[in-house]
Amino acid sequence: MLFVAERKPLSSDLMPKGKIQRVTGNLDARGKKFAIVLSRFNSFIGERLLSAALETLERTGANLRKNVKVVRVPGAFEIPQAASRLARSGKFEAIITLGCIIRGETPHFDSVCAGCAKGIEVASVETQTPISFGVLTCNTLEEAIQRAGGKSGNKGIDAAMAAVEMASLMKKI
Ligand code: INI
Repeated sequence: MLFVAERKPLSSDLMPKGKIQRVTGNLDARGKKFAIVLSRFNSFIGERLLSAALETLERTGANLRKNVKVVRVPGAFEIPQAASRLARSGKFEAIITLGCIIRGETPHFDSVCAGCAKGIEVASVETQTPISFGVLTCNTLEEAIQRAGGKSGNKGIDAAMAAVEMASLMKKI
């Protein structure tokens, strides 16, 4: 039997009594330490993501010279290894990963995307250190350009913002 929930507003006697604990992170990067792992492959795109991420960290209050480390790796497949090592060091409140994987003629793209995304996820969960995912996975160079400062914004900003927010949230929960 199909059960369809009625879409009625909650009556006041169904509303939870008392104050609900709401926990959210903030966008205050002051005094916090971050590492950025950047893939050199498709560096023309990667460097644009990096500039945007650094600018975002600075705008949210991070001290770039003192508290931000940038680590470059050969390709996106190597990002999880470096991110995991940095997370395990315990020296950083959050890690930002940046890179660009563009589909080619062979299924290699799928392996690099899967290894990179899964590796970052596992490293983050296992180390309990936020590792944001700013690795573009695109069908064409054009798609990448649009996401690295073009019509679709700059994913370096999103990755840096997520890292700052999660760094704050993880201190609260
Ligand atoms: N690495 C990338 O970061 N982006 C790509 O588009 C890419 N392609 O297309 O192959 C890529 N491959 C290299 C890979 O990440 C490893 O560095 C390599 O396989 C060595 O382990």
